[in-house]
Amino acid sequence: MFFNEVGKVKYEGADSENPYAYKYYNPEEYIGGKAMKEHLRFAVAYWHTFDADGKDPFGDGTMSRSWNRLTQPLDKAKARAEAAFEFFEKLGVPYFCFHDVDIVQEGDTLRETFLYLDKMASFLKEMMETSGVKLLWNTANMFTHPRYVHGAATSCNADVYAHAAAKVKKGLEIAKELGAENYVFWGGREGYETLLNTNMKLELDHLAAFYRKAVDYAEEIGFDGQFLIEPKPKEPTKHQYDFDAATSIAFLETYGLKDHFKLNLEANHATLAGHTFEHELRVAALHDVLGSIDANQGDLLLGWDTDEFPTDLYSAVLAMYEILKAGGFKTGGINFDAKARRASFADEDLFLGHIAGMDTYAVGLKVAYRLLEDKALERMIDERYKSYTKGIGLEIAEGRTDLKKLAAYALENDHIENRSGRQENLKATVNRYLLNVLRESPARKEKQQWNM
Ligand code: XUL
Ligand code: CO
Repeated sequence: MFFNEVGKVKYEGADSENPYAYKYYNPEEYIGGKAMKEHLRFAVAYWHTFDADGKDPFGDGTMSRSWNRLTQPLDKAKARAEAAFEFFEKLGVPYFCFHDVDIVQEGDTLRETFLYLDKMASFLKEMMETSGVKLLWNTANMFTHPRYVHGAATSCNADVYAHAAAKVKKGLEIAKELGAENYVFWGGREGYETLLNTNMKLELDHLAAFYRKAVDYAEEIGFDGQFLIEPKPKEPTKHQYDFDAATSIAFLETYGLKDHFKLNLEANHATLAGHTFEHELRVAALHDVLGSIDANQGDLLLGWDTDEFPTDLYSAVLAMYEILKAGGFKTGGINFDAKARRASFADEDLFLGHIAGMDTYAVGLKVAYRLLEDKALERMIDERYKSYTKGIGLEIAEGRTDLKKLAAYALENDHIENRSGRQENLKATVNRYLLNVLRESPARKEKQQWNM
């Protein structure tokens, strides 16, 4: 046991003061014919939760985790996995996600790394079978090791390209073995620092061919999980090729890969790209590539990826609104690509961060569902575009006009009247729904002891 201080986290209702209880996330509660846990499909990110030690560019680690103290790589990896599964079960999350190097450190050679990975994949498989916790996605870390200094699939060095391909091959084999529902590509170093030394066309062609090889190999071994690309505009590179949803979609279309990929959208990546999260979700949904999300939040006063646990209810409402509108998750889910702050270094903070995030998204789900059920925004939107339902508007909508016809119409109708966009009222509507859901949230029946 690694988390002796914390027991099974349960739903206790909105006025519970127990920090180790869900106030809004009630996994079995039905929202529109589907249990909350099935809507939200929460996943824990292995890297932030079990590997990270709180170091930042200015300071050493502050988090000393007992499961990371062993020195022999496989012993350490197994202890970490045991801590992870204890955590998943206590939290009651159905899924987890990892990079290859999260589950076991690299060996001295690629051969040794693969040996470690094979051993750990079997170890995890057993733990997954006993616990029922499933793998939402795995990925290959192709950004931390110095070999990726010039990129992985976009590296100028063909040996690096081959090395990265070997890691993805192994990653797909593990994905198949563990029944991963998705496989993710986040191109942390797939970008450039300066055009002065960069052949952009060659790099993009290589990246596309790399993705294609992954698709082919998945087919060959019978891995039928969904491929996901995770856009991010910058950091660590100055410019990343998978900049945002729109850029990634254009790339997939250009290279004929769109049928094989969807997107894994991350809130803090959206804000780094100068977008809202809901913008990214809407763009992806429009193109039918909304796959999965990395739920976190950035700090708008800082220009980097702070990966905070999502606590902003308003943003969660808008994100869940887009997700529900798009039909909900299919193979995707909500992965917490989020880390406890450097000063929140206690093991228990890992629970508290996840509980905060899960409650936030549970509220988001409830409010978004109601907004959609009541068509609270849709009615206003339909009203706003009403001019396209009759007269010249209908002709435009049905493609029955050309410039000559429109000009003739405009010449006869140049007394134009616009109507208010009513933004403040719409924001107040979202607030009203949010506050109503919070107000109506069931309180716990009786005071319970904290289980800390
Ligand atoms: C980095 C990031 C990654 C990906 C997986 O910003 O989001 O952790 O989610 O490689
Ligand atoms: Co992420």
